[in-house]
Amino acid sequence: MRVILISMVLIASLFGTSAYVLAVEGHHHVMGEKDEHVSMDTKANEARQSLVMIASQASEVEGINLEAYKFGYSPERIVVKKGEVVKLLATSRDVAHGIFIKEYGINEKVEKGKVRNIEFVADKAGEFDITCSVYCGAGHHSMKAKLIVEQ
Ligand SMILES: [Cu+2]
Repeated sequence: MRVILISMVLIASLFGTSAYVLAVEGHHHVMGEKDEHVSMDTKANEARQSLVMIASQASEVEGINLEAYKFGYSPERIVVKKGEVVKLLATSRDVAHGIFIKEYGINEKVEKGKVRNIEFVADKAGEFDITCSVYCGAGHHSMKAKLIVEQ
C-alpha cells in the first residue's frame, strides 16, 4: 500500500509538472486571441486541481482528521512528507471556525456536524501555521496548529 502510494505520488509529480508546463505553453499559444482573459494563475490552478484529483483517486489517500474548537485544533501538529497528497477531513466541535494555511492558499470554513474535505499536494517543505479565519470569540486569535511538511 505504501509502495503504491509513493509510486503514485511520483507519477503524479511528473504528471503535475507536465500539466503545468502544458498550461503555461497553452496560454502562450493563445496570447492575443480570445482566450487572453484566462489568466495563467487560473490555468495553473486548474492543472493543480486535476493533479490532486488524479493522485487522490489513484492512490486512495488516507484522510487526516482535524477538529477545530474554542480555542484550538486537534491535533496541533500534522506531519506529512513533501510531495504527498494531503487530505484533511476537517470539522468543528462547537461553533464555526476557519482552517487557514496562508502559504498553501487554503481558507475553509468548518462547522459542527459537517466534514470538509481539504485536499492539496504538499509541494512546499517547512512549518506552516494553521489559524482560524472565522471569528469565533475571545480566544479566536490564539487558535493555532502546525502543518509540518518534511523534505
Ligand atoms: Cu476563530
